[in-house]
Amino acid sequence: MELYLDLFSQPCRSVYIFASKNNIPFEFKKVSLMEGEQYGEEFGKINLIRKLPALRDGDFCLAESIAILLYLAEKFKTPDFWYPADLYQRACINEYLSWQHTAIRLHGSKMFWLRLLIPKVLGVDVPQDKLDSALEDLNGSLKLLEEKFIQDKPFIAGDNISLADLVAIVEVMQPVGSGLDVFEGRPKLSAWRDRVQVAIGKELFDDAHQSLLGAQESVTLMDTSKMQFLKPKILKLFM
Ligand SMILES: N[C@@H](CCC(=O)N[C@@H](CS)C(=O)NCC(=O)O)C(=O)O
Repeated sequence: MELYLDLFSQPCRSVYIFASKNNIPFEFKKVSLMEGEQYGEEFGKINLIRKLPALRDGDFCLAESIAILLYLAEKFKTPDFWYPADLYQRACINEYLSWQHTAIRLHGSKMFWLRLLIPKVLGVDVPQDKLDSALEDLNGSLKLLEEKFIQDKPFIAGDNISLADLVAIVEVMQPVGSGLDVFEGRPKLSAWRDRVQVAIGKELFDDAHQSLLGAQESVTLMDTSKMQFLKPKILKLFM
């Protein structure tokens, strides 16, 4: 089985951590997002949506991280706590997985682009009012993550880690990669992060986040001329 990944990407990290933690054998096929390899001919045969992560299992190709996580959980019969059979626990996980795309994922990812990638590609700092507004959105999503989804439980679905926590932690870490410490002044979120790290295993967690946490340095060193393919996307999405 092949997994097409770039660990700069949050959904790639969730798939990578899940497969690794559950000893699911896979070949790591690196597709460099910063070099635009997702637009190449070879990757188009795997995923016409041209986004990561993607999976190829024999003749079967699958896109979308949530679909991939569920496929792996079902195919490899991973421990129940990841996606419990219990109706209510599963419903809570589904609720989180449905919510996160246009909330924490969107807002955490936007901070990463505004603080790191856009200044690099366009050669200008993003106006402060845009940063302030993006931070307000991110703070709103983090508040909901704490108050609605984590509440006073150890994990989103209760006493054990599940796919919801895994999908959440990789998104919460994305702005951290741009130098924004979202855990500062948030003891509940920090304690949850610590529990998730322990459940995943610190070594695997650090391995999955190594390139993200080195992003401030590595992005500075990237060749801007090779990143110009990102410009139309930036102008369309953020400006
Ligand atoms: N809903 C998709 C989102 C995938 C996605 O947006 N991937 C980004 C990286 S985080 C990507 O591949 N972007 C490449 C591009 O837009 O060119 C999932 O959960 O897998």
